[in-house]
Amino acid sequence: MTLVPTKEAMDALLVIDIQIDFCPGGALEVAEGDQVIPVANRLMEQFDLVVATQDWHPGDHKSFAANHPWRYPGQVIDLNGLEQILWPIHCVQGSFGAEFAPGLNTEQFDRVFTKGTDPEIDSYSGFFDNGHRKATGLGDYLKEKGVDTVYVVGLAADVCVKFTVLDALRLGFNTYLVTDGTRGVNLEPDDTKKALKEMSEKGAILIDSADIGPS
Ligand code: VGL
Ligand code: ZN
Repeated sequence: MTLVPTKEAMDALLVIDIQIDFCPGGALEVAEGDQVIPVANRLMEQFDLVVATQDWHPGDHKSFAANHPWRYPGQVIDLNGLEQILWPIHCVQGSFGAEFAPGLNTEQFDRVFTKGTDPEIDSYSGFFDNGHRKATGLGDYLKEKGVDTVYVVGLAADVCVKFTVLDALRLGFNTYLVTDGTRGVNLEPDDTKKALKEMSEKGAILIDSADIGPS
């Protein structure tokens, strides 16, 4: 009989879109967005696998209000059959605002997955575009590494973090949302509250970073 070493189930930390444009002063600023940086840094030390996502749009991306004559941010349009909120120009590939936020320990990242690169479709989730038409590769990467549990931090709670968490659940990962490690855009004042409720109802476990011990 040969003994096959069993792959131990592994936890991964997903660091979602902690970029300059989503921090105070950025093009699509999230109030207190920079406050997730120390939380993310502290948690990274406790995980064997840290994977980041980076919102990474071409300049002609159709989620930008500026690419539609007479439209302005916050309006909703039909984009190739999907409802699309129009955003200010943000996270343009190679631009300053698309860089990871200063102070974020990016040297701890094992991999970075970019998203939102197709100008015709937006991608809030780190796993798929908004139509679930194409995968970013994150899901397969995590499965290859033997990950069965993910902890999620980053920006924004009511947009990319929410859709990443919902896709993680759909893909069968045990999914923890670190509440003090995220902040929301809040186009409507209650959006973050509603997002947390939806994630929780769909099976995510909401946890405070203080309750995550060294593994
Ligand atoms: C995001 C809006 C547009 C996010 C990205 O990272 O939450 N929000 N693009
Ligand atoms: Zn974006």
